Amino acid sequence: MKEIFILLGSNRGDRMDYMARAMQMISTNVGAVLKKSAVYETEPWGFKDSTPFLNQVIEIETNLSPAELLEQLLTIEARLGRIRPFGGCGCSTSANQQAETAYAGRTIDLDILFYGNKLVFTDDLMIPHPRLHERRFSLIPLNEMVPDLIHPLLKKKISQLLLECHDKTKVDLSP
Ligand code: PH2
Ligand code: MG
Ligand code: MG
Repeated sequence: MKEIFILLGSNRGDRMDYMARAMQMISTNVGAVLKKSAVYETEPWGFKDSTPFLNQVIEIETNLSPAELLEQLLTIEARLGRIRPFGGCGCSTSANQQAETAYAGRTIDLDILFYGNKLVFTDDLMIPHPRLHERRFSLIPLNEMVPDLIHPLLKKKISQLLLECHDKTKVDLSP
């Protein structure tokens, strides 16, 4: 299965090294990395933090199901020292309200944005990522790679979602 897009993010430690190691572990344990966006330096969205993020989107190929893919990504995050301060997954579906709103800095975050046209709505996993269209840090790298890709739920192109996005946080190409 192709057209699986993963967002990598880091704002702790050697951010570039965490992203490179995560990508290496994805290619070993998940499947081939087919395409990469540029790396962007991005202002923290939804919380205050003195360290900006690096964000990058990759397209991968894998035989894993969405749930298996999530499990692998969480394992890679844990191996790279990701600490989850509120015990939850940090995603919007957590029953724990704190995990839903209280973002924190992290060595590495690996989020599934799209899994082809598949729609997944479970307690642990939502695909497409429920907030990708609200965030310049995910739309800008996606728009660089696949501006004409149609969001399977919102039925709009990435380029259109970016035009309509109200987010004003800074997203710059990383030097
Ligand atoms: N991830 C978040 C919350 N805020 N801000 C930026 N710039 N980049 C991220 O990857 C990010 C964020 C939750 O996962
Ligand atoms: Mg995230
Ligand atoms: Mg995440």
